[in-house]
Amino acid sequence: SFEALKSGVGTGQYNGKVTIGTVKAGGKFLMKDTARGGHVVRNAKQSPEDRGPLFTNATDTWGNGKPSMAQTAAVDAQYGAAMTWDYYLNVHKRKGIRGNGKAAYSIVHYRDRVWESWLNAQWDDDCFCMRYGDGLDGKYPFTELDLAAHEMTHGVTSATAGLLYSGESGALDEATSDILGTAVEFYAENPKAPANYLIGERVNFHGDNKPLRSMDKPSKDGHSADSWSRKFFADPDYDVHYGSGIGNHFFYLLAEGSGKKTINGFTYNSPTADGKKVTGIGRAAAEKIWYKALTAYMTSTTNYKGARSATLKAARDLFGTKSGQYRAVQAAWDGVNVK
Ligand code: ASN
Ligand code: ZN
Repeated sequence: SFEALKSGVGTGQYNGKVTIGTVKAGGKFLMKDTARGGHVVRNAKQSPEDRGPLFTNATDTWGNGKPSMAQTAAVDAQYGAAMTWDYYLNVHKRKGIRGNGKAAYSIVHYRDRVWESWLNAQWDDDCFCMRYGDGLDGKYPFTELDLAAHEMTHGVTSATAGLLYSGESGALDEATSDILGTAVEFYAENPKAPANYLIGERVNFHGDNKPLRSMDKPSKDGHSADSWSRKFFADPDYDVHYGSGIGNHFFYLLAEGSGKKTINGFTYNSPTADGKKVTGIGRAAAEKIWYKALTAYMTSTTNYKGARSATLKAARDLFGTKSGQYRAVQAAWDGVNVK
């Protein structure tokens, strides 16, 4: 049936009032982002697994900013997919997660019917979709922008480097999702969702309003590594979300530099493993280097030593070996003890 392109107004829980892609079909509105590959959102609250109904509405105004209204999480999911699409297209010339112009889809209120609440989100290559739980007490859906972009970046990684999800390569997979997820947050410049180097800072995961992870000093979460050591990866309690700290911290140092710095009103104090100062090259250059390393040089078994060489090759291609950017990549890896 004929679908007329519209542009709805949504009110998300995390992103405030935003424009979202919609169409008008059969006398009602459908949340579908035709301009970005046709991204849609399914509602797992009304039907189990991945076949819940799409979000439709009598008017083109969606959500009310509160988690009690089912549409609200869908607005944040649709917006997160749009910002991620725009970021990859406009910054890296990548058309969609797999680079083929096709959109993924999102499922919100996942496991609502099975569990009290699911405090997680996940990317699934098989359905080419992501699922979002409703979070703590069902009130903090995992649809925050950096988490949405984190999940979709897992799709980019598996379509490119294909990093294996364990050990050091798994840590690099996780770091890639945090790094480029954060890049999307900065790209969006949404005043209701100020960008920072914290991950999942608004989903209240632990009930204390602390973020899931911090890139400036990953050890702040009590688990993650600030720098590489053999024994960290030998720990039986090792998790790829802790090993990502090394890559996250590298990226922070590369983009922003070591020591104290205030960005969007938040003050960071990032240490280095060797006590030497690192001067940042800015986010834009650092993002280009990481993305090029991921898509041109990393493979399924790349470890941190390999990531150092992949990012140096990327910096060489982009800026040359005599550039300040190339030297900063060396200094930032030295700062997280990856030699
Ligand atoms: N939210 C998690 C992640 O994307 C899901 C998982 O454990 N893979 O990292
Ligand atoms: Zn992840």
